[in-house]
Amino acid sequence: GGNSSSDSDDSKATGEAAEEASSNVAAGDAEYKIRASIGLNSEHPQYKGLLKFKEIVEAETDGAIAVETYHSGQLGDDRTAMEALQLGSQEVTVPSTAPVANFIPEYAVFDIPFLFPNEQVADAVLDGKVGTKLLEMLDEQNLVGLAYWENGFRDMSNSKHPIESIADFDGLKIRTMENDLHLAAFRELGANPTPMAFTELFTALQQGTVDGQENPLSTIYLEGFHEVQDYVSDTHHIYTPFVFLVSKPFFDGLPAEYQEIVRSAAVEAGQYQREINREANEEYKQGLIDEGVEFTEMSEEAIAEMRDAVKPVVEEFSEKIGKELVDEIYQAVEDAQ
Ligand code: TF8
Repeated sequence: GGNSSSDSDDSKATGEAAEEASSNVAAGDAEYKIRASIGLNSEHPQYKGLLKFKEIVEAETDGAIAVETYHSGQLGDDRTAMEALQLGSQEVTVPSTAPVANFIPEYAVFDIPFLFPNEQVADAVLDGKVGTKLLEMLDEQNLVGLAYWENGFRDMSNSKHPIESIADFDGLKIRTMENDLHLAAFRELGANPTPMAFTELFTALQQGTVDGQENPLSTIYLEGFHEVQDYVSDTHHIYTPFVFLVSKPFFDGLPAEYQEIVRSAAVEAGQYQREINREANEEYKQGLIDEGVEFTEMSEEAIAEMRDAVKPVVEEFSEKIGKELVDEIYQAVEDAQ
């Protein structure tokens, strides 16, 4: 992550690590232990959601299940953590849905640009029939999907120049998540995209290996990307969910009552995480501006231009995802408005 170098931060981090170590010590005398990791740092709502999950599970099982929480990709990036769950060497992780598409192609449906018009529609679709159907597909990957949390609407950041219209993407070296639809979409916009794990991103931006990236404002601000990026545009081009994953062998091995506690804790922590992720958006935007970032508000025309440009990519990937599922999610979006 992009923690600033001031020593107060270092002492805070040390204090945090000590606190974390002590809370993880409790795991010693529990019946079951959950090693839960996320990719963003301890400031991010993704981690605050994980702490809420820990609090609920340990309280409801009276300590019979102990949850160890790890942030900043300490146990690996999204894909590595998912593979650890499949192997049973870790129990929980909450990645973006984008890398899941490497395991289950249907998951790329969430990467269709401009699919969700706002968070309320996203919640309705994800928590409804279509979202549930996609969670059930995880079983074949030795994973159990319990809930969707919120990464959010993705915005552009870069170190070269303001992005005000599609022409400004020309030749920009943009890091994308490891997801073929994202790569194809940014090529179509005229950029020069590179897939990369999140854990390598800050360094790549710092060294100029890539000019820019795209993530919700919460990530851009809390990961300190303003230290290495000068321009942000509120393109909101894709809404990325997080998906709460549990290792299937572990989950199946829990007594039914504990399975229900873990499931409802993932859902409840997710509602909390969505809320705190949204309420701070204005604060993150103002924080970036205060840190000297030039913030561009995209015009309707510029957004319309982007939507048109990526249409061929949506057509191409609708085949790969499955026409039926694509039609179903578009219908679900319409029904939720
Ligand atoms: C990305 C994603 C990540 C999250 C997090 C690492 O850009 O948005 O921020 O998946 O779990 O890689």
